[in-house]
Amino acid sequence: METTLIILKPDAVQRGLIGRIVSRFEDKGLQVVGMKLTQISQQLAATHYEAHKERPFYPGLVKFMTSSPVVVMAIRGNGAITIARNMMGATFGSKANPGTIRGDFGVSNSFNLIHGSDSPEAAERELKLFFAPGEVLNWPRHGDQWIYDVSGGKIE
Ligand code: IDP
Ligand code: MG
Repeated sequence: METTLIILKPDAVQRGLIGRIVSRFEDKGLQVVGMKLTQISQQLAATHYEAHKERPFYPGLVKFMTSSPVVVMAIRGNGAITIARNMMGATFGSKANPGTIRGDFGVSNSFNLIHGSDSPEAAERELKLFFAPGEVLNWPRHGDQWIYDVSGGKIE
């Protein structure tokens, strides 16, 4: 099982889309194992996006991400990182396919509603940035036996 970091960005929260976006992950069968409303500090935004420090959009990105509350989530499932990225859609709302979160809810290329870790290494690093030990809960989910086929001894 993989766990990935999802951030519902300030535009998603301000536009009242928290519930509809969270529902998509629940509907898919992914498990919410951590979730909180928080406002990202300047320093946390800088650390989280340090790979983009030299990019022209970086100052605007940090300003946007710290401008208003976000919802941070830890989401778990078999292949959760790639599944969540596919559900998010392409980076730019103008290019994201219909059926994806960015494709269905936005048109902007910078206010793009959602962040998701893009690799296992990124997920591990980002989860530690946003969740203290004990804030990600390993809870057995009633009904998991109907989400995954485990009859053959592995998760299918
Ligand atoms: P991702 O969020 O799809 O992984 P990245 O390329 O990692 O996309 O970029 C991180 C974030 O920076 C994007 O989600 C978006 O908010 C912002 N961003 C990326 N490229 C641009 C741009 O060309 N203009 C404005 N903002 C951008
Ligand atoms: Mg990225």
